[in-house]
Amino acid sequence: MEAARRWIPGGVNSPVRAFRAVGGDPLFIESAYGARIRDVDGTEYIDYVGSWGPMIVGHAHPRILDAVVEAAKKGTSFGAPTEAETRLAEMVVRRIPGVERIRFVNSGTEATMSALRLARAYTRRNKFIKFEGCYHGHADPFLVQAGSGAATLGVPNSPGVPETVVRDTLLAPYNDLNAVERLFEAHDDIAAVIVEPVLGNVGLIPPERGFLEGLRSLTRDRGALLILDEVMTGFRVARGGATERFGVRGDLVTLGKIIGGGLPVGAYAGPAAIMDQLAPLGPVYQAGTLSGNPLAMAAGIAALELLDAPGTYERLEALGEQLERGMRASIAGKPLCFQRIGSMFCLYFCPGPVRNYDEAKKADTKAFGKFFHAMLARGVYLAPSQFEAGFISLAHTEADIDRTLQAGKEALAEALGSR
Ligand code: KE4
Repeated sequence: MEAARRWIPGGVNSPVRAFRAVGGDPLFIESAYGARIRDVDGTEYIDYVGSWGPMIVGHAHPRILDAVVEAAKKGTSFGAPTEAETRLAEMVVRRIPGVERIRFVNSGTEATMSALRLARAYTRRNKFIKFEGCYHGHADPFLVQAGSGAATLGVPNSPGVPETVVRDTLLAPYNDLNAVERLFEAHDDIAAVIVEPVLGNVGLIPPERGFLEGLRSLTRDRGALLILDEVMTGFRVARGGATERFGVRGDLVTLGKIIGGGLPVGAYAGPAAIMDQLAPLGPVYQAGTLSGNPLAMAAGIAALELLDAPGTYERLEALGEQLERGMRASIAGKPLCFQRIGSMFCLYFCPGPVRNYDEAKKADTKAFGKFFHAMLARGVYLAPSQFEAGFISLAHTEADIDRTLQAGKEALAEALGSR
């Protein structure tokens, strides 16, 4: 850790990894395989971080490794079109209802910042609505009441973001359609509403019945675009992501994580009428040296092919159900709540239901920290923050879940004491 801190701020390349919210030093990971992660001391853990979502088929899947090695043998980057980009583009577009075109970038942050620029250009408006606690990456306009690492570190509004940039960022509580309606009454220059269709950056908050549908009709009525940020939910909560699971189509969809199979990929997608405004066809500029990188495309193609196996999402649902059943039994009568959508989950150290950021902030993060370390001591690696979701992969087994539940019972007793 000392050496890392000497060269890298906080010793990490992304703040949430630093264990600041739970105390102690982060694990340095040596390798990972399937549902297991191994630290540099050789200790193995059942992994529920899964690199924050991408590792849905498990770590170091042979099919993905083979695809990356084969691609690497032909060169690692050309800065020119390749057939692999076309292949992955077709695979992704065919999976998401309402999408006709896609542009690959290198991270979810690039995807959302580009989608916002495109929405502003298309509507010729500047304001946009985001929801408190939603995290759409670290581009300036989104760093207002952001979730994930920002919420974890208690600096939702980051220094360095000029007032002029965020004056067009409008905020509403998640699951609060009336607040969105009031913003549309007050402003006639709203370009877009961007939303995590499942809020996975302050733990795990499902959309309430009618919330996404309401955003869809409000934006349609007011000539604004609905941007579904599926960086986390894409190909996670259904084969066609939240778009398929909840039956609500965004005008633009942002993607990341799973579509790179663990390599750096982001993307934004939508109808040709909007996407063809992008250079070189249209005037809206966006570019990237490593966009569509051949290795990342190969990994993404292999990952999506693996997810096409029959029964994939039923399996993820069954494992999630097993974890939920056991956790609910363990927390019965305690001031905690367990929330889940598919293979994404969160154990909140506060009574539920947790419907928005304000309610999530009531969680006892100290008790969560104790629970986190008690689980780590029992070989279970959870996200090192109350404000993150956990992820189950296809590599997890029923035995892993049972072992996690047993550890959970003991860790709860430790974290809650006699409570
Ligand atoms: P990246 O720039 O980190 O690839 O993606 C940003 C992003 C955009 N939209 C959503 C819904 C996201 O969840 C994310 C990134 N998620 C966090 C985990 N909660 C990344 C973890 C980290 O910051 O290290």
